[in-house]
Amino acid sequence: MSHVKQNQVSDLDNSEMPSFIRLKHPNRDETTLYPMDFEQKELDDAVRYEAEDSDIFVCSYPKCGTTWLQNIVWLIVHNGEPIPDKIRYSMPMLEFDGATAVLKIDNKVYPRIIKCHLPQSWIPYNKNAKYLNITRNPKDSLISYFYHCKGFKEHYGCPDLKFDALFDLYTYGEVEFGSYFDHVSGWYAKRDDPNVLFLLYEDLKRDIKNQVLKVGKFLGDQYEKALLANNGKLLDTVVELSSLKSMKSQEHKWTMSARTDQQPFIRKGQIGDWKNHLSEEQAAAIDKRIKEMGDATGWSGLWDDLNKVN
Ligand code: PPS
Repeated sequence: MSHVKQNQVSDLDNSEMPSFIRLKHPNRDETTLYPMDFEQKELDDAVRYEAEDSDIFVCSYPKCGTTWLQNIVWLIVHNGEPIPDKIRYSMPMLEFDGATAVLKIDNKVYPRIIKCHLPQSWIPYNKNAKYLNITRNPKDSLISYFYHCKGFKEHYGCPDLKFDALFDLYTYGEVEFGSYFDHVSGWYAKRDDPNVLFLLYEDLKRDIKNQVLKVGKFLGDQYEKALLANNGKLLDTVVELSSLKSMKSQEHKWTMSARTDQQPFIRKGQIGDWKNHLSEEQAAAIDKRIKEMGDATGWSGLWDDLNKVN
């Protein structure tokens, strides 16, 4: 394991960019990056988890709408009852909380819902478990990640965070959980597996009702039926309680500690905020990465219609 020297990527000062620790998969010759205050033991504890038949995994690259999808899944499975407290108490984050926390969740009545940002091939696999993946256009995910790092500066050791420095790290894949582009390629390749549901943040923004129904149908007949019963009462509840407005009003649930910049975790929740932040060159550089990686694995056209959407 080693600390990543950020100034290999840019000649800016280390205080201007987040720092990560490189951790190794315990059984493979592969590595990923974690925030610098984590240790190998956390990753070891995560990958030792043996997925059970009833498990529901909510998987994503960071800042792609994970929390939104977790909330939707929770509401469907729990018949519209809101998450009672901090989200990580009910839905552990496998890579940070480990198998130890997941195993504490009693799954006799309700299935375990497990959040995970690890690369697709690292996620504990069970052919009967369900895996939902949500992805989002990388430009917006990067902007969201920038504000995330700004909000948790001490966690990432970057008191003077500069956007341009983060931009370099992100496009090189030298950030938490590695390359966005590899991550999406991994999940896109699995999108037709019967126990995988591949979702786009932008589709949830455009048509939340049908996307909630799609999630319910994927989770099982009983959930789909429950959503549609009584003229779609539960469906309406799920849509309402997972709306941007409702989630903003429950801000304390989504993170373990408040952000130091006083920005909410549910920040803007928009498509296209990147237009307020990226230079033309930066946007073109990301488009180039989308083309290089996405053409090879088939997903480069996922956001072709984005310019038509507001
Ligand atoms: S994390 O920290 O990786 O788990 O973050 P993640 O939950 O994946 O992504 C956070 C972004 O999702 C936005 N969000 C929403 N958008 C629309 N509607 C709802 N209900 C919603 N809930 C969360 C959140 O605002 C973050 O995006 P930005 O662009 O920063 O606002």
